[in-house]
Amino acid sequence: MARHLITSAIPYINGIKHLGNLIGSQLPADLYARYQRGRGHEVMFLCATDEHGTPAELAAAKAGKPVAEYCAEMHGIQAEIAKGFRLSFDHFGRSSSPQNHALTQHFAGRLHDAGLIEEVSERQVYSNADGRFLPDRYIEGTCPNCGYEKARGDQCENCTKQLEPTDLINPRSAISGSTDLEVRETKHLYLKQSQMKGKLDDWINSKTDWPVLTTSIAKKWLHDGDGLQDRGITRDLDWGIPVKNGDADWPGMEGKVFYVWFDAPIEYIACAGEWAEANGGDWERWWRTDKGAEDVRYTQFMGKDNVPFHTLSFPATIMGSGEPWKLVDYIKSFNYLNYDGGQFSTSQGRGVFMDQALEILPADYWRWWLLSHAPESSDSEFTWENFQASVNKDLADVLGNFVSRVTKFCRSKFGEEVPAGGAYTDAETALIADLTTRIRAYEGHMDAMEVRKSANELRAIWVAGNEYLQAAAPWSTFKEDPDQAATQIRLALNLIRLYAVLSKPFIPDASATLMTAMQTQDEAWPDDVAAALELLQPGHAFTVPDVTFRKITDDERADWQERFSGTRD
Ligand code: B3M
Ligand code: ZN
Repeated sequence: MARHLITSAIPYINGIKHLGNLIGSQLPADLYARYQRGRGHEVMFLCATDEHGTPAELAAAKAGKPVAEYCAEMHGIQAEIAKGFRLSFDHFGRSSSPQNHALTQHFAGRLHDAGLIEEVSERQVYSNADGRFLPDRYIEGTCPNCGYEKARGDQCENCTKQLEPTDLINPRSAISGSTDLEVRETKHLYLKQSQMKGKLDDWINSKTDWPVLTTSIAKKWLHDGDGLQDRGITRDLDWGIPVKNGDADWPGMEGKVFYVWFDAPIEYIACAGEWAEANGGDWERWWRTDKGAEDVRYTQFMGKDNVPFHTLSFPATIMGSGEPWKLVDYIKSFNYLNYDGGQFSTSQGRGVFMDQALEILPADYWRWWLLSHAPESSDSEFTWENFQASVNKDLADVLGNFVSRVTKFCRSKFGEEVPAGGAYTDAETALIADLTTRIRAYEGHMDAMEVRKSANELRAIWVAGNEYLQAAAPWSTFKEDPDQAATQIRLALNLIRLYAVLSKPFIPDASATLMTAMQTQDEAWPDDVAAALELLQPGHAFTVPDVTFRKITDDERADWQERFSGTRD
């Protein structure tokens, strides 16, 4: 049994995420976690809300609530929606937890002791109209690297370059739009990432099996232009983790907090501490290589815009600490999902948001479409036509129809139990051989986190069953040879349980419905497909499930298209 530590990028607290966010990290991470559990491995799957920084402050102000109260409320809402999508986190933590405060301050202290922190007196943008220092992402302007006009002061969304606000051309306040900005003197801590360039470079170069999307972004920021820059890790804000050196005050840093991108990845570790507090258990055996984590395989999931922070900044924090923390083994990154001819946008409320999606259809419909169209090799696009077509075909016509035909036919001819029948003919033997090849391929794709290829293979596995049933035609066979029809149906009923097991990572609710209908809790993975198809023995009782998947009508599609064509609020 292997041990898998799996983290999804932690979503910002300010508001409900859209489907593009979901498929960019949390959903594929859940797919992988469920798959590894299904294979019998030990899994620790962690996610949290990213609660610091100006977005949280501003959203709270807009809601007219104290930040702490706003974050607690929004955390509850996001946790509820995550449950609705059946995201199977072992813990859904909060970056504002006491554990993260302590650990972030601890890391800063260690980095300071290692000579990797520099105190820099810097000039920072102050907005007279807003009466405050403007954090990086609340200054907008033109990207010096690519010319994109809505680049933010921390990063250009268009070319992913990490920026300093003073790099921007024609800067303005994103809060008020004011260009009445001035630069004031203030002291901040910098992490001397540049000193770790060699180490990071060697580390990235050793990751020859990583997706090109991940390594190309990392290498770009290691080598392009001036290479790896030192990063400011503190901010002049009220809300956040107070700057301390371990437990001790940090002279000159009073009233300042750590930068949200410094403490957010540390929450991956702190979250395990929160898990231990909530459930009991030893979190260090997942995170400390001196305490049992040397045999853990750690995989991170994220959108491409998060890659620089995970390939450079966070590893610099871990390596720089000089302590035996677990470094990530594999980073699976994603391109963007677009929405109906444009982009999903949180700020503009464009697209379908997670709460809205669940209001119109159950989680499995979304999970299937999103995962089978995951933006892996390039950006992909959500359209209502495509959504309707995929759901109706894959889920209703192929999988749902198979289940319904088999169970109803059996009930009417043999009753609600697995019929005995006799020996397999060539058709059954051929099906088992075909399924064996396909299931091994499915495992290969799932192990490699090739999400689309996995979905394609799973679909092919469903189709194989349907084609077998169509060719075997037990409803005709029954007239001349009821015993042979019984053999066919015995196999087909077992196939339903097999589908439930294989499909659970994609469509967990349907999987549960099928298991209940087959009246079994045996989720054993089909290492031996022939044996797996004999698991439900003659005489084993089952029930006919309600419709597993219904079709989306043209009217519904048109309604939703219309309803989600504008912007939210
Ligand atoms: N909250 C950005 C995002 O949600 C950020 C990720 C943090 S991962 C440590 O895309
Ligand atoms: Zn740019």
